Amino acid sequence: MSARKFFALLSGLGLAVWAAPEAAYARYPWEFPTPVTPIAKETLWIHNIFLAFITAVFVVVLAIMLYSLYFHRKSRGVKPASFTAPRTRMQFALSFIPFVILSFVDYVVMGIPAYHAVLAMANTRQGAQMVIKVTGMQWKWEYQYPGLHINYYSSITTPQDQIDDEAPKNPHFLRQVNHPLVLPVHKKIRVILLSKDVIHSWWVPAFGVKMDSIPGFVREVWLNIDKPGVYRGQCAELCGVGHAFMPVVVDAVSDNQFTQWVGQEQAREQARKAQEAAATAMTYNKAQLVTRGQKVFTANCSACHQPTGLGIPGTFPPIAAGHPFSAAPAMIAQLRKRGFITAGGNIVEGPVANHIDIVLQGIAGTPMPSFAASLSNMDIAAVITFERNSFGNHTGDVIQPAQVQAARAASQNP
Ligand code: HEC
Ligand SMILES: [Cu+2]
Repeated sequence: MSARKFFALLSGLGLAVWAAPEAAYARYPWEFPTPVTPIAKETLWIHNIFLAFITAVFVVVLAIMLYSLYFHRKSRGVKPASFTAPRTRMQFALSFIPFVILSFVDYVVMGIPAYHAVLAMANTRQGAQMVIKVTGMQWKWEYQYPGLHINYYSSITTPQDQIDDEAPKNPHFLRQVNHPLVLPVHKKIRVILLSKDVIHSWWVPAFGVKMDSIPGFVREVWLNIDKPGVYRGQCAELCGVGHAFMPVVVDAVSDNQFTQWVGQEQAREQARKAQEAAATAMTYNKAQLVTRGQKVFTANCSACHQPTGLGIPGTFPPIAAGHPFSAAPAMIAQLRKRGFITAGGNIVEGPVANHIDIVLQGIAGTPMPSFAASLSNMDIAAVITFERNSFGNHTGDVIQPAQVQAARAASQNP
């Protein structure tokens, strides 16, 4: 085979590989999501130009290699070279020129744009028009708008039967939340990332943002979204059993719509406070509280304490009395210090005040979160009444919202 035929064959093969599986790829979106922030555009551009360069280098080097393998093979009587280092001028040039080319590509063609992008990512404050606080926790996100008095939790709404594969999955399976982060377009937004427990990662591919939220650290990124729309992502750092269930959904809207939304949220918050005050003043019977408490438990507690109330031995304590909790001594010590574990291991049959205290404050240093901010007095009263009268617990206690309100008032974390 002549050299010309050889390269023709090689190009033909390349073309075939490039064109043939078009049908196979059709099922998989293999392009990146359309970038909608300056950082996403810049990083995608860098990715593409790098890819073009390394593909070109790869193809040229591979072609030379294949050519050498085929035409300089032993059966054609070719003898291997005996030198181990360049000696002639030509040999020096052939080593040095690729070195210069690669250094240029690496430090100039790729290096300068990469350096520019890294600097641009770090420039979170200059010209920022808005600040958002994002707090990761097991297993949801909290969004706060400092100065606007808006503050809420965003958790997954994909139905459990779809997660369990017992129902057909909807198009936004595992990427849907009850309360998306609403942001205006064409504004430089500084995003501050915090964590309440373990390391999470706030990831929205279309924004080119994937930043870890690390307990004890304040980290930041910035966005300037140029197209209204709903952008979906998820937690990208393995953060426990619920890791797959903490999506990120951002609703980017026009300035007008954003102002409207802020008004709505603030009005809703006021209505909620008024309603909360009214609900706290009421007295409920046991059946009402247990029915409501069951819902609160399913939505907020069962991921850890399990729908059966039996917990996960060694990790999450049982809510059902008579099932001793076999956690690490340090965790047990926390509970004991607050007088919570009774002699027989009948945890939720202890004093009501401790039970309220634990749900309100959480247990520092353990995954048990504080629900003071996320649940109303009514919901806390309901879930505690439910816990004390379910799973085989029969304390008969009925807890009223006013008791929870009193406990809030007495604590430092109202
Ligand atoms: C992220 C996981 C998690 C969630 C969600 C959670 N807990 Fe806990 N909870 C724990 C852990 C872990 C402990 C044990 C802490 C320790 O050992 O000190 C605990 C302890 C408790 C205790 C004391 C021990 C016991 O078993 O009685 C109560 C009561 C309790 N949780 C109630 C609740 C309620 C009510 C909710 C929902 C409103 C809830 N928890 C949600 C993880 C969680
Ligand atoms: Cu997470």
